[in-house]
Amino acid sequence: MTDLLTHYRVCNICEAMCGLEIKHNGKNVVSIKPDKNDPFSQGHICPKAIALQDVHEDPDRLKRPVKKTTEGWKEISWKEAFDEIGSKIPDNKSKYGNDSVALYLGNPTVHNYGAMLFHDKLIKALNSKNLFSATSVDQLPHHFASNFMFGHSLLIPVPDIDRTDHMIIMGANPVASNGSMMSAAGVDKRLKSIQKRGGKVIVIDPRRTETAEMADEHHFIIPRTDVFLLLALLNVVVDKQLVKPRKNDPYLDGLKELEKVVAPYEPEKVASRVGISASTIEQLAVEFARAEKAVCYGRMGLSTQAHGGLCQWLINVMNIVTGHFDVEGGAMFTTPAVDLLMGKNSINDFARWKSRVRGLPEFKGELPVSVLAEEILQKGEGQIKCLITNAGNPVLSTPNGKQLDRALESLDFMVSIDIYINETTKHADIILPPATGLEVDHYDLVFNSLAVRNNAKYSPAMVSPDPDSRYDWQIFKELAKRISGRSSFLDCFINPVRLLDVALKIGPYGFLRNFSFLSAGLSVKTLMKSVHGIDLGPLKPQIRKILKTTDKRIKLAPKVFLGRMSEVSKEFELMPDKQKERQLLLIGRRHVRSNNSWMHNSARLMKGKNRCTLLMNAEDAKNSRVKENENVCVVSKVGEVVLPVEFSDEMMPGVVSMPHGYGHNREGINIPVAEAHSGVSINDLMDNQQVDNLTGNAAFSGQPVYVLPIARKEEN
Ligand SMILES: Nc1nc2c(c(=O)[nH]1)N[C@H]1C(S)=C(S)[C@@H](COP(=O)(O)OP(=O)(O)OC[C@H]3O[C@@H](n4cnc5c(=O)[nH]c(N)nc54)[C@H](O)[C@@H]3O)O[C@H]1N2
Ligand SMILES: Nc1nc2c(c(=O)[nH]1)N[C@H]1C(S)=C(S)[C@@H](COP(=O)(O)OP(=O)(O)OC[C@H]3O[C@@H](n4cnc5c(=O)[nH]c(N)nc54)[C@H](O)[C@@H]3O)O[C@H]1N2
Ligand code: SF4
Ligand SMILES: [Mo]
Repeated sequence: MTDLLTHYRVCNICEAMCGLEIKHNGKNVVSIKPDKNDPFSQGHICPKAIALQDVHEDPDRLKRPVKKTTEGWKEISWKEAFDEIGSKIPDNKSKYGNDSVALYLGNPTVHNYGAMLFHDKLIKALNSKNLFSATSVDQLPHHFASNFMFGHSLLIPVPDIDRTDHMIIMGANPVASNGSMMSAAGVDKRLKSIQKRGGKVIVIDPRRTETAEMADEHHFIIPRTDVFLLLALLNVVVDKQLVKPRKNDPYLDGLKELEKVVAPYEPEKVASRVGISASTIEQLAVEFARAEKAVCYGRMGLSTQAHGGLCQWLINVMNIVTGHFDVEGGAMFTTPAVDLLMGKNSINDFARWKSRVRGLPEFKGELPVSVLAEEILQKGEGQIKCLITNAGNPVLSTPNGKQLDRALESLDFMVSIDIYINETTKHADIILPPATGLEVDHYDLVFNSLAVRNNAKYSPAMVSPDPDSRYDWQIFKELAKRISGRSSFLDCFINPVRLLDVALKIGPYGFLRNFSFLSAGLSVKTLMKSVHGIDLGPLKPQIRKILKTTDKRIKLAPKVFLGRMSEVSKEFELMPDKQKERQLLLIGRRHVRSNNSWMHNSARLMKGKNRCTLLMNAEDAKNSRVKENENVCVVSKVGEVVLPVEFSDEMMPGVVSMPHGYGHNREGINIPVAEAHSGVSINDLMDNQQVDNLTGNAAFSGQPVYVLPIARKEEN
């Protein structure tokens, strides 16, 4: 035991940035514990941290490039892999045009600073309009709202959870997810602190989640109706003359237009539409507006519905007009050590091109991933023939997975950069596995800019990867070179840690911009000396300095949002028919021991009972004539799945829930550990035609399904 080494690092699995203390013998991990001295996470970790060890040691993890052959997967050298890709992709581009090659970037890309700093090279080399990422099944509406209101898609307000006294949480379950677009290791403790200081936590969610369970108030809401609730809350704020933008006043445009927009949505009219009484709506609005320090926060459940873009806009508006914006305890902006706002951004990077088949607009160079399958399947000029995926599993993570499954099978050529053969990468001709996890140094470029407290920490690699492995960024660089046929002599000198060092030095705490902070200012060297990380203080009011709109004013009512209000009002007038017989609304859920689709090979995380179940209210179960714990068939417009049902009064009547990221029972998938838990994919039920028409984000929250007992299904 005496020769054990101690390694400190930040866990990069989710957004919470927990500090870890890892004991190891130079190669093998002996224990993973919380780093109690990490000033940001203060000793918090969740059960998923052990997955860093499990993935590191997983014999199923790929270590060498593999190629699909008639005899199955065969290991090949990096040179063979790059040679083949370097010939097939340029050939395809010259035969069918640049847009025939598409790229999909999955979630772990943003948790990897090397990948973040180098993916642009590959994007430039491809020069294709068909760029996709997990953003459009996730947080796209946040970027969209920030772009048009504050002038930059990365200028995203974060709830000042540690100083607020009143927090409304809509469509988020941070106690299970550990927070999103709000990096806050140990959210549950931070929420309890609000309560301890006499404050209030309110959750609005169709399921009584782990977060709702600990909240002071929980209100069920009919899925997909949050836009009406937000309009009604604002209606009350305006009607009761509670608008008080305080010091933001001089920078606000559009208050009058906004007042007009919310006028028709009186609580009495909205109540039955959302399933929350008029008096509760009124109380929610008045208490929020009158609270000294309050913040409204909305996440996945709001972003992934038909009006996700409008929801995120209205949440910002709600915080701004009640004076809970850019002030302590409200929605605030970070001052991260690497300033992401320095990069090029144009508010007009929207709808410069549209997807070929459905005509959905690009945003910041990306098309909505809901169109990927049709762009592959529909013949014609501009059809996607080749695909590169990085760190993603869109067959399980994007709507209508079965259709994408078929589409990927029809590609001329596919390359995946991934550490596993999964439901998506199994379609690739070549898989390139990068070094990962404990073999990689780490700095949170993205999540420090979304953290509830300014903070910086650099984690060196714990162990060196095999000499014959490549990092993600090296793979991007090599692919870019092979595809474009060009490379610069500078390429030999640049690597992630050098770029990070420069970014820190020219950042807000670097010596170039802040002579007095630390003697030498922040750099990789100073960070390496502070193994537990450096606290850079609480969030500071600063909107005046950082607003990126050309006239330095906040746009409360941009035309792009107002233009959609007629659609909303038409929908509102058309009160829904009495819910069609036995039709239920399906929503997703996350579990603290699982992360999207890729933790299911960890025996330690998967132990216990099957979590891929349908949660259903007992009353609905009775109406659907299904029995507790039996397998039921869930049928939607695009597919059907069979899974066990669990009765639960957590569920709002009329709403059912299942987790996403499962469905490993597809052919060719090898997840020996979790065989019993392979589950089924929620996205085999989700219709990819349902998107937020404004942003193109997938609108899977609350799609309609029927739940049938298997016996009855067979009769039909
Ligand atoms: N343990 C764990 N942690 C994770 C992840 C994981 O898979 N597992 N994934 C990570 C990722 S990539 C992300 S983006 C974050 C996401 O973090 P969160 O946004 O906190 O995640 P969810 O648990 O999906 O929360 C969405 C909530 O919205 C509710 N909901 C669904 N439809 C509606 C609706 O129409 N209206 C309202 N008001 N609510 C609705 C759901 O019941 C659910 O409670 O979590 C991250 N952290
Ligand atoms: N119905 C429904 N669908 C959803 C959601 C939902 O709540 N409901 N949530 C959505 C959200 S928020 C997200 S973020 C997406 C996630 O969707 P995706 O990003 O498409 O998929 P993940 O399941 O995160 O898969 C990540 C992949 O990255 C690989 N990987 C891990 N580490 C590395 C690495 O270091 N390098 C490389 N190259 N690969 C690595 C893993 O092996 C895995 O294959 O799913 C979305 N889909
Ligand atoms: S909450 Fe868990 S998965 Fe997320 S960073 Fe912390 S330890 Fe890692
Ligand atoms: Mo996500």
